[in-house]
Amino acid sequence: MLRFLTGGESHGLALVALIDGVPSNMPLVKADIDKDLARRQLGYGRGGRMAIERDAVDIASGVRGGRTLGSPISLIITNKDWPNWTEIMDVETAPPADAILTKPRPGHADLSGLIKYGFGDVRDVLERASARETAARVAVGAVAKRLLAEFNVTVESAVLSIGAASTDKGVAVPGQGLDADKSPVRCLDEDAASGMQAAIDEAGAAGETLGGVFEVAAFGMPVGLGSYTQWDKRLDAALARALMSIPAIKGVEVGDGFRLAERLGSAAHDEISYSPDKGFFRSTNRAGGLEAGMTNGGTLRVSAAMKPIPTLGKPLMTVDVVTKAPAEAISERSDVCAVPAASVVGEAVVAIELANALLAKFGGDNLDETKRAFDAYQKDSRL
Ligand code: EPS
Repeated sequence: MLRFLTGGESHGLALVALIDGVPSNMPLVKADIDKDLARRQLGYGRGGRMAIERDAVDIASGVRGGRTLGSPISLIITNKDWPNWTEIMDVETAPPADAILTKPRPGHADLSGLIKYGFGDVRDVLERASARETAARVAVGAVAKRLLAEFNVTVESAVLSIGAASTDKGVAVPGQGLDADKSPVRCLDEDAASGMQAAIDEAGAAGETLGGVFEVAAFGMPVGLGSYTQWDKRLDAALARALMSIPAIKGVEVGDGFRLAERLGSAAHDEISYSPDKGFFRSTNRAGGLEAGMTNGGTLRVSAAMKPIPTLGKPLMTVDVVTKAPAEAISERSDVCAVPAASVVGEAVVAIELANALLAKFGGDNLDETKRAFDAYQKDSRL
């Protein structure tokens, strides 16, 4: 099984990730990871921080000569912004009194984090609650994607809406995710994309922020990853949890999701067909490639709704935790819209869950073992 943890404060020395369970002899180079780190930094509507960072990974363990060793893989992403924060973020010396933040932002972790961990400075919370953590998860996701690529599985994404501008054009065929990368908002519909950019301009000028919806698709999935036999083996549940763990995500759909609730049963499911060359297949994919917690061999489709980022240029009202007087919430440098970046994070968390489910089914300490089990199953599963 694939396990991982991340660490790191937004303005600390570095973000780190430790991954355990990647089989040995899997090709892995720094460029596999840096490519996705760069994609996460893009997107119309991002803030000043992205102009400072050039996220790149150092692989500190688990890889030798371009191949995994089967030992834990340690990843380090150094924060370029760190030298500007050495006084405020010093590991041993308390920050200067005028750097202490006491006006928690509605919608962020600030107030509940202060109460829960017994802090007096909102920065003690926001440094870890910051979506900067997602850079570490994108790095882990890139390792998971590298593993999936060995089994011809690709994970791609596109933005479906930002504010009121929307499209229903998701990633329909493999490779379309690369087209989304060419759009400043990672959207495959040009008209909708210009509407999204205009909405971001308008929101930014008004000191506002914007959320939206993105879709993640995985192509080439084998049948039967995940299981109906126990609640915690259901892959749809694992994917929902993973997507919900991205900061600011407030809703997740699998396939046609909430729209299925309005339909008659006959219009909600995907009829089963068979042909000698394709084997079993379905002409529709309302289920998003997942039935009863298992992949059914169709394209896996999940989407997630991101709320607007809670750091506003024109802040909402809050209460100063020291004086208890009404006050405007803190207004840190932030993004107007991070939905395009969130779609890249979505790919990563989905890839991690799929790689985990693949290893749970096929096992193997080295990649050849995993591949042998995969190939044998693929041959048998044609019935
Ligand atoms: C982010 C880095 C952060 C923010 C953003 C995501 O950098 P800074 O706080 O230095 O501007 O741009 O974080 C948030 C939106 C948030 O709510 O915390 C990143 O690397 O993605």
